[in-house]
Amino acid sequence: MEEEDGDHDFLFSAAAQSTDRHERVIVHIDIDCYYAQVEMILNPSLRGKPLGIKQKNLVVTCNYEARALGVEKLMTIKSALEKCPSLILANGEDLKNYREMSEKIYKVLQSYSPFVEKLGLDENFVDVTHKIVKSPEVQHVISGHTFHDSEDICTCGCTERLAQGSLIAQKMRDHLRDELGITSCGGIAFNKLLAKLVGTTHKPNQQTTLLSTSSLSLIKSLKHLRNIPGIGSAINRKLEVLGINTIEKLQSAEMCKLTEALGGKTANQIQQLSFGIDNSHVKITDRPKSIGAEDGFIPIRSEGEVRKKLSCLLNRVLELVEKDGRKPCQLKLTVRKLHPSSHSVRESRQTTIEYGTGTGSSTQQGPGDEKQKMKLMTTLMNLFERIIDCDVSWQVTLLGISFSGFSSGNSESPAKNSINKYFPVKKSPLRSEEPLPPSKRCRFDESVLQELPPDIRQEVLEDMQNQLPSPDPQKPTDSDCPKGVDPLVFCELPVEIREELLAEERTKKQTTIKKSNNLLQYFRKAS
Ligand code: TTP
Ligand code: MG
Repeated sequence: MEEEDGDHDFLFSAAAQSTDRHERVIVHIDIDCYYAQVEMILNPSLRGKPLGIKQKNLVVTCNYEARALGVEKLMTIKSALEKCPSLILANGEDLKNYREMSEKIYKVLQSYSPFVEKLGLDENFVDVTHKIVKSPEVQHVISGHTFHDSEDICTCGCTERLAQGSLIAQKMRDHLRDELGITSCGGIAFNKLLAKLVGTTHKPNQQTTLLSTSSLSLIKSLKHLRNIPGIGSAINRKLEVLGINTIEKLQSAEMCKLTEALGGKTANQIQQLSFGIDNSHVKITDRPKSIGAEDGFIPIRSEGEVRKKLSCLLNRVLELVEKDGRKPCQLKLTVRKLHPSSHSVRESRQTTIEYGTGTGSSTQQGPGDEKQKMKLMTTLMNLFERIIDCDVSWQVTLLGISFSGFSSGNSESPAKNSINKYFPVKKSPLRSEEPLPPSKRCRFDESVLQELPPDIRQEVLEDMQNQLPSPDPQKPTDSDCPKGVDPLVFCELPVEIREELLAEERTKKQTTIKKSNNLLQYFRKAS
């Protein structure tokens, strides 16, 4: 068996070299005991003491002092307290502070590379390939640990590239610590999978670089298939049915059997992962398409209670929308109804809104903001009545509010009485005289893109295109957009408003409109 495994390694390390070249340098950053660190930053008196973060009856994470005393992530509170009676528990059900810190971390990382992909709240992949100096005068020394248990050294130049990557990773982590007071682990490798895996080999507050010739031994050091990111419980169950429960068995599994159980794409993907092959790109994380929150509770039966819950929820969501800075034009309400047979059904309704009728931030106390909130509450209650027939008895166990249809708003104060304040147009610094088609628009410094080798540039552009929603046949192109209106804003408008604008445009061509408050003028770019 030993010998067979050895042959196997040889075959597939050759395969790995040819299919997953080592040209890229990917850094994976994972924040140490994330929720616990945020709590300790907010309340420094917790530092040095065992701290657990609870959600319902679980300790979702704990600091390293608690880990040293036997507490583990996802333990029940009961077991955690049995292990460590001095454990301090902080409530981690409100994610607000964790989200805020996550945004700050993302911004710091973006100052090193535009190619940053967020994974959950505390992990990010950063592609720093374009930062690597080709043929440096001096060879760099790897910063932090090196994962290398092979006698072979790859000659393609990846060791030097990874060494440079490790120095960039060190700078990023120092920056996070100095600016935000947060510590993290770093993994540096030539693909995303391996960067994530190698980063966990030295924890906390350390970093590790994987040399390409050791990628198979890193994969083989994993104890369970579930440790491979991408193999979740559903896939794992199907593999177990096939008798595949180790990395080696997955590597040697017959493709036709895997395909039968999982479909061709997944089968191929996970077998590649089992060899450490991952050709996926770092996908630039876009801003969310919707911002919302949901709240589940024991059944409520009166409109008064619904109003109270919605009001709290709305305050929370408005705060997030204000922080985001863009202006939504859709509001959706989700309700979970409890049926007499005691099964639940979720239903949603949405409507177009005019957001921003207030005088400023909704989080500020001002008459305008209260007015806006009242209007939104009326809209929400109308949506509620479209879902629930209030004349017959009902029970509701969840309410959710979500804003979407964002326009690229900014905080510049728009002209008084102009509808531009509802959909302000931000002049993108990336705009050239000849705008790129929407699918190719970049949200980062184009000069970085220009610096990339042509083939990588093309791949990145294609990847960005793939991240965009598939073209909506109803969505207009730039050329459909009425003259003088920002195409970005126009594309995001609901169909009815677009049609109204286009109708006005047509009418305008036929006759001079003297009316000053027509809809079209609101969307004209401020000159
Ligand atoms: P992790 O990165 O898995 O854990 P961590 O950052 O707390 O600890 P480590 O030092 O090992 O990286 O998860 C990030 C946060 O996500 C964690 O702080 C709490 C939260 N979380 C959940 O809400 N549910 C879960 O099941 C897990 C594992 C984490
Ligand atoms: Mg973490």
